[in-house]
Order: sequence, then structure tokens, then C-alpha cells
Amino acid sequence: MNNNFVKHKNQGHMKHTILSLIAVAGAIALGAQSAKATEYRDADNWQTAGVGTLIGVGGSVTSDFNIVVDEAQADTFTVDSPPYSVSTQNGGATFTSALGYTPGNPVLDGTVSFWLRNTDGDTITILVGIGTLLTSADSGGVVFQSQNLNLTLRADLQADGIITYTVSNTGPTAVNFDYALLSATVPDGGLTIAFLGSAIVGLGLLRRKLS
Ligand SMILES: [Ca+2]
Ligand SMILES: [Ca+2]
Ligand SMILES: [Ca+2]
Repeated sequence: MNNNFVKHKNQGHMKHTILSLIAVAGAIALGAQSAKATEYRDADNWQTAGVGTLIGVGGSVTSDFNIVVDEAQADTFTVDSPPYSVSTQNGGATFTSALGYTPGNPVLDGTVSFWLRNTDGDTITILVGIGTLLTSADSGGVVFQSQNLNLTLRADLQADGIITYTVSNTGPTAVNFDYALLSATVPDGGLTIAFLGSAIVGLGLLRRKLS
């Protein structure tokens, strides 16, 4: 499991170079993934009319990621740029949910990310790889801490397709919570069976030719 709290100001330089590299890498990753796994997502928009939900010092917000059915928060939104960098922070990108996960199906891997900004215009990103939490017990939750923000995840995604999250602000300044994403991948059993089927047909044809 890895987790990172990243706080940074926007960086506009090298925008085009980095963007084209991401486009090529994305195309390769998409091609490989479509043959191996299905990605499920819950995109939670915490903005109203372009303004993120305010979390004051000592305050918190709690909600669910749910990849089975739609639960809360709008599921399609475009990330503001500025303040979020086009090249490194998904600025200008449109996210949407991909629901329909069947609870119990094995979840290979997952990440969650949370995107906030403080009153100085600095952006704050919380990235957590949740590999070991996908099948762990739901009670209690796991807390990830940074200087000013605590993130609590009550996971066990594979049991019900739901992860409950709480973002708490311990100060010193208020923050605006803009959006949160869960991405989880499930092996594509249907495709494996299709390949197996064609291999068996191929063997049958070969045998007939030889005999
Ligand atoms: Ca949502
Ligand atoms: Ca949600
Ligand atoms: Ca759960």
C-alpha cells in the first residue's frame, strides 16, 4: 500500500511535452487493460456551482464510494484548471462513474484520490493505493494522516462494493473539498472463457487434420 499527501502550487511549464507522453501511455494502458480487467469507478463531485464543499478547522465530511449503484454526489464533472494543473493534476479532465460491480467478484487493485484547495489557492491531493483494504474487515477503518488532513477509509470493497470515507480538517486553515475518485479493477472472466473456447476449437480442428 502506498499513500501520498501532495500539496503544491500550479506548474504550467512543459505542459505540451508531458501531455503527449500521457496520451501515448494512456492508449497503451487502455489496450492492455481491456483484454485483462474491467475498471469500476465512483466519481464524487463535491462542488456546487464551481465551489468545493467548505471544511472548516475541526470539521469533516463523510460519504461513500459505491461501485454497485449511484448513491450520492454528481457522477460526471470536469476538473477546474486553474487551480488544478492540466499536466499533473487532471485539470480540464472530465470524470464519470462506471458502476455495475457485482459484490463478491475479486477486486485486483484499487486507488482512491481526494482533491482539495486551501484559501491561499494551493491545491492538496490525497492519493491512496488501497490494495490490502479491498478484502479487509469493514469495521473501524484505517486512518491516513497528513499535517492538516485526516482521511479515514472503511473499506472491504469486495464484500459490498462500498468504501466509506471521512475527510477531517485539523487546521490551521479551512479547505474546500472539490472531488473524490475511486478506481477499482476486476479481472475479466468472460474474456478468458472466450479465449479458452477458441483455443479448444483450434485444437479440435488440428486433430481432425492430423488424423
Ligand atoms: Ca458519485
Ligand atoms: Ca459516492
Ligand atoms: Ca464495504
